[in-house]
Amino acid sequence: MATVMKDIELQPNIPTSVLFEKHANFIKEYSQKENSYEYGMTDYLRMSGMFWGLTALELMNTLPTQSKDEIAEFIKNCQDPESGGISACVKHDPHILHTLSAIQILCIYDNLNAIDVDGVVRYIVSLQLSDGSFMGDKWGEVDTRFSFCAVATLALLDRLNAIDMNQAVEFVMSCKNFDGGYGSRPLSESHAGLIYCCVGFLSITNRLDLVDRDTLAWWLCERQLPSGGLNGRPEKLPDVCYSWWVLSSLSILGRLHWIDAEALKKFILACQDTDTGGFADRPGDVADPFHTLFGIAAMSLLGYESVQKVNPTFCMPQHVIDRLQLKPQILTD
Ligand code: GRG
Repeated sequence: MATVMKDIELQPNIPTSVLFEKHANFIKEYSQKENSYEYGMTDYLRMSGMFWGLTALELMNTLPTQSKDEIAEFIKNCQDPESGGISACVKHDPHILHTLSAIQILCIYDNLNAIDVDGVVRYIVSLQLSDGSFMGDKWGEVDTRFSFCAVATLALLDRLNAIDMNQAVEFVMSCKNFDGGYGSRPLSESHAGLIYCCVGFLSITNRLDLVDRDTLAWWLCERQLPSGGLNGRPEKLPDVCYSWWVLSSLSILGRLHWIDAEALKKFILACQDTDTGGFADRPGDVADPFHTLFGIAAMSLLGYESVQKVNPTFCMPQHVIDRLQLKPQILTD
């Protein structure tokens, strides 16, 4: 039976450039809506939300509305003194994802001294299980996203030797599939978001020799649809965030040139909201900071002028990764 490819049709009047000023205002206004219903309902995402917004601003060479000290104070108040982990928001439970986001933000502003770094390392170590995998928090969910969060956090703190690395690599490799991709756990379907996590993990741990390079790059290229946009797995609609998860992975694999860059740029530009600023998942949908970061970061990987260079492994400005003297592995021919 023939399958119908799901896709969208791009409308005419697509912006021909990145609307920097509108996006910067969109992000800044979002961070000032503290009393709105929408803001209150997204408390559980706050720390990662701050990472998306602040990184987007930095990539656009724009200063945030909050000072470096105000940002550090918020993060400090989110660190649990007992476990050492960092939560999304004050009085929430710590989680490995928000711990990574907090460390990424502090690294961008060169302010790691503001928190208990040893506490963070203790927290990450406490989440590793005997099969090498990582839990997201004390409640026990296991996923390759958390393997990425663990090594990315420790690499940024220069403490990679704190965990059992051989076991950690073994777990990630047990999530590899016949198509060269990776899923969230062993035997789970390949998914571009999880592929970024696993390829990023192997880039940080210097084990890209384990990747099925061309099979995986081919699968990633197959994510591009006639609209130019990318989906996360077969039979799904394109979404601007996959411009990041797919392109960053291809970039680490040294296969960025396998994608139709011009078609993708057009799709990304079409996802901009020309009224409010910000990027939406697809043209015409409501914009948000998550899709705004990944739209801008993908444009950076595509070499778009006036966006700062982004590091494909850490999704952070390259100048920060250089300052920290980190050299995540990248494959080149
Ligand atoms: C530092 C950039 C950065 C990230 C931290 C958390 C994390 C590491 C990465 C998240 C990767 C990701 C997007 C995973 C995908 C999760 C998932 C299974 C989404 C559901 O996707 P589908 O295919 O739905 O069900 P859509 O609508 O996307 O097609």
